[in-house]
Amino acid sequence: MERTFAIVKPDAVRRGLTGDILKRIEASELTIVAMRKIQLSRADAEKFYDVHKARPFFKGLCDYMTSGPVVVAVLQGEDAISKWRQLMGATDPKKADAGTIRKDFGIDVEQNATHGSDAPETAAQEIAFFFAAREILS
Ligand code: IDP
Ligand code: MG
Repeated sequence: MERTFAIVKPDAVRRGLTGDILKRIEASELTIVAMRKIQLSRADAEKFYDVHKARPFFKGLCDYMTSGPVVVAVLQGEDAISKWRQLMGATDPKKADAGTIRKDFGIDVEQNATHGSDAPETAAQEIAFFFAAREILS
């Protein structure tokens, strides 16, 4: 069993796509073991995306991620990290496979509907950034 961290990003929440995205998760082999709707502060966004702080898109990314509420969640299952990345599709919706969340719901390479952790270490860090252990179903 593995856990990964997911965000339904502001563009998707704003367009009423939270339910569609959660439906895809629930139809998969992944289980939602924690979930909350929140507004990220500037400090939250900058810390969460610290790995990208030298990138030209960093400021725009933080503007976007603080532009409205997001839904943060912990997903659990066998190979949860790669399964969730597969369900999401490539970062750029234009390059994402047919049937993926980003292909179907993403707007562009920035406003791409969802976030997913990329490795076990980042998944653990990202989960701990948003959830206390007691908030996660065992
Ligand atoms: P990922 O979300 O698929 O892991 P990352 O490279 O980690 O992709 O980038 C984090 C987020 O930053 C992306 O999901 C997207 O919202 C944004 N982003 C990535 N590349 C670009 C870009 O070239 N222009 C604008 N935003 C970008
Ligand atoms: Mg990433």
